[in-house]
Amino acid sequence: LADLSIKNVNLEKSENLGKHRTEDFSSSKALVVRRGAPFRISLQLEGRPFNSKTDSIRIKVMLGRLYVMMPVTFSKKVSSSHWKAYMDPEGLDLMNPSIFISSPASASVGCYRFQLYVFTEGKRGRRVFGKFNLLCNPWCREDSVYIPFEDQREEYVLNDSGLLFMGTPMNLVSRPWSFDQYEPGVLETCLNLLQVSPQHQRNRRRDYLNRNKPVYISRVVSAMINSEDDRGVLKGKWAGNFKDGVNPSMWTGSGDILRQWAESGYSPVKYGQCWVFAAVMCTVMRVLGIPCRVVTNFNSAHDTNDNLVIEEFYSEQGQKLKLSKDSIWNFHVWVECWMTRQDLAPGMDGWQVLDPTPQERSGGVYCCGPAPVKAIKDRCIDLPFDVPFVYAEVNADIHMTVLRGDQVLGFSKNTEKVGAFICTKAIGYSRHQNITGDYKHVKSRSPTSTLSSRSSSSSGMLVFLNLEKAPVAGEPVRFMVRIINKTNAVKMMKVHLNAQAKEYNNSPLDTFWETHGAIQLAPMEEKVLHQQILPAEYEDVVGDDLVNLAVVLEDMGSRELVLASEEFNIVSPQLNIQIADEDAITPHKKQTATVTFTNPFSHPVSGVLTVVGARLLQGKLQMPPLIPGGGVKQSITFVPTMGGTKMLQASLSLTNMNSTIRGFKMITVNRA
Ligand SMILES: *[C@@H]1O[C@H](CO)[C@@H](O)[C@H](O)[C@H]1NC(C)=O
Ligand SMILES: *[C@@H]1O[C@H](CO)[C@@H](O)[C@H](O)[C@H]1NC(C)=O
Ligand SMILES: *[C@@H]1O[C@H](CO)[C@@H](O)[C@H](O)[C@H]1NC(C)=O
Ligand SMILES: *[C@H]1O[C@H](CO)[C@@H](O)[C@H](O)[C@H]1NC(C)=O
Repeated sequence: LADLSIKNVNLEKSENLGKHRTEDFSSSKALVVRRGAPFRISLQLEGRPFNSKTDSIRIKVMLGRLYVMMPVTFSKKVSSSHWKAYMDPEGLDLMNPSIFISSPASASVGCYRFQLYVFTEGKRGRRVFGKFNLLCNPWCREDSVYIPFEDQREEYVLNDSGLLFMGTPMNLVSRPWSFDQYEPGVLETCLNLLQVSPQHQRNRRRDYLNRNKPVYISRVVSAMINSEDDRGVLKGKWAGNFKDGVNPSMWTGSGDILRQWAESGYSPVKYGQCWVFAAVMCTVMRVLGIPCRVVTNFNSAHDTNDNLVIEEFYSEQGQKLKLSKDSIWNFHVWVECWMTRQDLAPGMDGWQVLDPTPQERSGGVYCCGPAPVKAIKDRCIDLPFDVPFVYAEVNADIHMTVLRGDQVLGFSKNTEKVGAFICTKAIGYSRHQNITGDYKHVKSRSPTSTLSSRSSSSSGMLVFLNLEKAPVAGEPVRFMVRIINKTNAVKMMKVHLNAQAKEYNNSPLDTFWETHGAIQLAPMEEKVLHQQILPAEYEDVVGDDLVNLAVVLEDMGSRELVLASEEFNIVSPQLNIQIADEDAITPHKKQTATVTFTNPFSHPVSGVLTVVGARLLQGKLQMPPLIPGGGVKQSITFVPTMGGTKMLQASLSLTNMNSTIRGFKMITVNRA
């Protein structure tokens, strides 16, 4: 009787990937499956058929040096808390038997190896090796990342593109981003990120054991996305030039960043800012199977002295001064991950804030979260992790002081500006979803409050600053200053108006536009000044920069000052992308996209047009110079390599302005 041995093991990749919702990872060499659900392998035996009376098979599953050894049984009953392996007794092919391997819903994620041993009449046969990557399973009720609706799983786990929101709430800018989970090598790099982490390097066994908990994994990833205390992915830079790396505004997706990090042997990629950190973290979490979304908080406070107050100082001419360490970023971007919080009292499950941008140390390293969004809303600031910090980011008050030297000339307070608007991408649509109400008990306010600001003085002067509409590139920025004398005397007042460009997280730069005048107001009189800033005056701040506009009113009698200020951005023009034959796009068939652009500026522009699309194409073209009002139409061919809804992005980096014009188009590639 020839002895029984295993000739070959078939990982049944296409069947397993389909069942585990990992089909888009088919370019990965290893099998990719989710915990808490069985996958099937089939054996090719040689020598003789399998005899269930005398033969048995055992499987050893290994994660690093941790392992579990289990017999292959004939019972289909699996357990959500233990590893199990079984053969289906029905329809068992004795030369090519199938084995189902089922992991617990609380298994650690990572790259596993397994070995098969055949025992025939007590003798152990040859071992055979295989590998699989095990991810979290948001489809499995017992998994701590279970999220109930299929459209949520498709968006927050499977979607490989999305939008990041920037600008101001009045003029929301949606930046397309390619998460690139399915690009070659990205899955492996995301798993290696866990291997490179200090937690793993310090104690492999403990790290592997902890990797069953999304709370632990997400905190490790939040620290590893920045490179402050470890060999993390991205180096942050917020000022100066980016010549020795990539300007954070120029990245279009996570794939290039993760690839560059892995190819350099895990040295930090230059450079990131908040939305880049957050978007790369979102990629890693989605790859690991933990539902994740990118969130923007507008007017995000960074309170350096824990008093929940942000202080701002202005000169009597309305120029913002750089005197305070506290800061307000016009927007700040973090992620939320979905998980249960078994480490906390009930009620804190669901979305958790994680912030990979290095701002403050938490437990000695630059990381932040997971902080339950519910804890932020209900001010449970004693809960882990980092709830007070995130609470201040969305709730601090602003104190504005007008100074002449050391003398305080005016003071006003704003309790509504910080965290005024918090949003993420809507499920299944290319638009935003307002999630402010998840973070705050929102008081109802007038809908115009984001377009105007008002201030009053103790002696009865009132000033309002109103933008007439959201500013658009190529059109004058029009605004009104309303001044009211609420008293019974004639008033002479000086009016100072000042516009400064600013980066989203910084104090304003030099004044680029100003005007000064004087007006007289009769008792109880109200005057409205109409003002405009012309395109030629603001063109240098179109795009990613913002404008800080301030009005200072000076009572020439009492010398008292009153200030109102408003920040806005000027919506840049968009690139338009059209696809020929939009409904008939199939993999491996050539398609044409047409990118069009009209120059809205008052001077000629030229630039480099870049078109990218994960699983579609990658290319760069030099654009000819365009006269004001002139347009260009550029055709591009591409060949999709897989089915699904994919994002085609175009960006035009203008060479004579510090500005990038963007556009995107979602393309549905029919699955073969
Ligand atoms: C991803 O988001 C885009 C834009 O909202 C949408 O068109 C697409 O269907 C989504 N893809 C998946 C897999 O849900
Ligand atoms: C966002 O949602 C909050 C809370 O529901 C609401 O008060 C606020 O007006 C909304 N903001 C916008 C700009 O829609
Ligand atoms: C672009 O930005 C750089 C650095 O901030 C500055 O030196 C340069 O003058 C700017 N160029 C234009 C055309 O605005
Ligand atoms: C406006 O007029 C009243 C009465 O004429 C005077 O008392 C008051 O000081 C004036 N305005 C302001 C801003 O104080």
